Amino acid sequence: DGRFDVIVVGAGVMGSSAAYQLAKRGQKTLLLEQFDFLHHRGSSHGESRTIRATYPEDYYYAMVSESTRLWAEAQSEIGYKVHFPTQQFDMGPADQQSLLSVVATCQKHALAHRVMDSHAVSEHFSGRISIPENWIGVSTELGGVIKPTKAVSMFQTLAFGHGAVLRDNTKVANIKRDGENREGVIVCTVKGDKFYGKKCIVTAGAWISKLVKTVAGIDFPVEPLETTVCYWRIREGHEEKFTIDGEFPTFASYGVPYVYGTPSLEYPGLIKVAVHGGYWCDPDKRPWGPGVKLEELKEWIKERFGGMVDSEGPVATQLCMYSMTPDEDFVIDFLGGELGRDVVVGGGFSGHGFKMAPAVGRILADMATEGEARGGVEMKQFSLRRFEENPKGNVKEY
Ligand code: PYC
Repeated sequence: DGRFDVIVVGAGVMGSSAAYQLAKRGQKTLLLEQFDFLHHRGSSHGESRTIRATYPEDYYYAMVSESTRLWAEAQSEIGYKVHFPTQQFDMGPADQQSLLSVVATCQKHALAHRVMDSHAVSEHFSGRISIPENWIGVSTELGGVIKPTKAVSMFQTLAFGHGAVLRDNTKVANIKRDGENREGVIVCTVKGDKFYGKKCIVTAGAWISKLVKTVAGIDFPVEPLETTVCYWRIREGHEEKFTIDGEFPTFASYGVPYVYGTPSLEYPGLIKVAVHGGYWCDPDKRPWGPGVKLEELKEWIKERFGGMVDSEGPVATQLCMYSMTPDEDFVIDFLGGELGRDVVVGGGFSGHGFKMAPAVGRILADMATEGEARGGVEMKQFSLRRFEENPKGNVKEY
């Protein structure tokens, strides 16, 4: 009848995970998506994303560990896998503050880890990864690859199974106070449909700033950026060594550029290696390229993989949107203003949120239904108001 307990706007991984959490709790849930479900215009499509617990900011640790448990729970409910565990390997100059903070996070949370010099790294990976003499490497067990499109589809299927209503190609034009009832919200679509919700969660990814500007008239601190994911050919005879079965890790290289990668589950014979960055853009007027600057990345690949990966250039690329905050920390908060605590916003995942979608969905569902996030996670880091105190957001300790 167009009336719901909670309406979720945006069916990327965060919205789909929140819808699953809500529907599972018996909330009458509506999940809206402006494009087709599982479209490729946002940040939740493709075949591989990294999961790792090694963050310089130790407050992500609790969210990654909770998510690891929740990925497993959702997988056992649906009966297929979206998370493929590996080791995680972080590397960089021995005096790099963020890498030292990664080690501190491991120590603080008693996460089993091994810090290695360049000789130990070569030995540990049997020559597949080499680092300069003045670098260190940190190996941990909690890493892995998540299949994004399959994971979003999993959350949507589970949400549907628990009774959620799912509508795609339904773009939201505005969210207003329900004047008649003086509580709850009306979600108005560009086609003129209206849905009534006691609460609303906005997880509109790269479109969140545009929507929030319309809804609340405020400048939301999230800037969209287009990034390019690159796949490189593993030289003949070495392919198996760079796979999950061959115990190759997911990895991150600290410094400039920040390079990251995963063994490829999607393209046999290729490895995913990319740079965390890209070009600012309007998500409705995408450049669809020009891609990242490749020179430094080619050099990095040439030096790191003992000549076993062809560094001439990527053989496949994919584009993806990031939603960047100034401090690269998430925004998970009540919108405030006229809509008060009836609208919860989850955005600004800054290119590193996917792995934590199960915990983010749980937190968003708590905030919508119980007025606060339960247990364990420090929410002040994700406050929308932090940018009023400091336009650059959270001050980092590294
Ligand atoms: O979360 O590890 C990550 C990541 C690397 C690059 C983009 N996201």
